[in-house]
Amino acid sequence: MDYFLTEEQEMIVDIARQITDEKIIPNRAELDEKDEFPREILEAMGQADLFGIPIPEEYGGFGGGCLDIVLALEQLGRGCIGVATAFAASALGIYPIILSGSDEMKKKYLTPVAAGQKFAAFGLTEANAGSDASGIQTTAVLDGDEWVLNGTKQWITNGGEAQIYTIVAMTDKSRGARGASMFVVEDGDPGFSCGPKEKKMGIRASSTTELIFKDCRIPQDRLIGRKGTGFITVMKTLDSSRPGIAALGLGIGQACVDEATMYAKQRVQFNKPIISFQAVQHLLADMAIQLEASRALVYATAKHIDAHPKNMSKVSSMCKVMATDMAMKVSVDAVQVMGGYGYMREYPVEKMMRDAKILQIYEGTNQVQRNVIGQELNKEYSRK
Ligand code: COS
Repeated sequence: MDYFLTEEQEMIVDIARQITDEKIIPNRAELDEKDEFPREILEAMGQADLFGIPIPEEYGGFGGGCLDIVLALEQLGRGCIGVATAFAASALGIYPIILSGSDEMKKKYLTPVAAGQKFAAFGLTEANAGSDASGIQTTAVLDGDEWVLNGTKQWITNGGEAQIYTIVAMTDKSRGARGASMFVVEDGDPGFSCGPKEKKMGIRASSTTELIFKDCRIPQDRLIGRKGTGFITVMKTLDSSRPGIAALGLGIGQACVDEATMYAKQRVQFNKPIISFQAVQHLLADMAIQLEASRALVYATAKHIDAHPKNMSKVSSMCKVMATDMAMKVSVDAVQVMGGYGYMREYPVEKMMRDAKILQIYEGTNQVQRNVIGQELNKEYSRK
């Protein structure tokens, strides 16, 4: 379908497609097998200016919108969700600075990310704070002109690999969500370390670790925005980033339709390619319908967000749910079309199925997204 992309958007698609086809697809099986972080591929993305897409032009970025980042992530996700997650998590890590950081902070941290020299990570989740994001226990206490951080973040993408970490800590536990603040922590800050890499079902090219703060001291000016505004910045960050996760779902969906259709054309049973059997055709047709319907919603949502950046929670959650549930379903069906071959590591769809699962879980489970949508509907209909 033609979505009437601008010339600049077509250019983003072309660059991301080229990196995907030339660098990600040939290496994805090995990266997955070895749990290997794709540093060289990320460097290539940096050289191609992809990290600069969401960064304003005055800080060396492309000044792109939601649709621009969606288009890039869809292509990268078509290749490997592990690699694409490392890229997406860096964008997630800088959103709090873009949304709430001072001009000086933006200059210091966004410029090297735009130049592809450094990348970022986002630290919210803890052992006892997952869906209940306001339940975090990490603390930040001002001591002289330094903040002292204590606590442990869990399952942080790009942990141990990023140089810039935006993290949430309680500056006033008695105030609940309004007592949370966000900070920048740098690799090498005293008292900051990362745990060993977690072993995961999928997205194994990406690194996932704990972030450990033991009397970690950082300068006072590492506070992002005002004290006590951390939870709101987190929520706005996740609103901004969730269409990107939806885009990864589109990438998997497209890859699965491609793989399953090509296989069905080649695989001969009962003297015919299996694509000539209606049972297989209907499976493929349903995969293609769900993919295109999701793409239409994700692109429309991204355009809506670019036009109305203050009104995005509901639509952002809607597209995340639809495209990631689609990715899970379509990847299971791709394995089914390919039968025993689909189940084997020799073919890429078993990895796509393993990778798809995380999309329904991270950056807010699809159950939390439905809560957000339900609460927004409740508010909207109370106003009518
Ligand atoms: N944008 C701006 N402000 C928001 C907001 C949003 N999208 N969502 C909530 N807020 C504000 C509320 O207006 C409220 O402010 P006031 O105290 O001024 O009224 C404050 O934040 C607290 O909101 P609420 O009471 O709704 O928060 P809850 O603790 O009930 O949490 C959910 C709501 C479940 C939606 C939230 O915890 C969440 O998104 N959880 C999932 C977290 C997640 O995605 N984790 C994945 C790991 S991060 S990669």
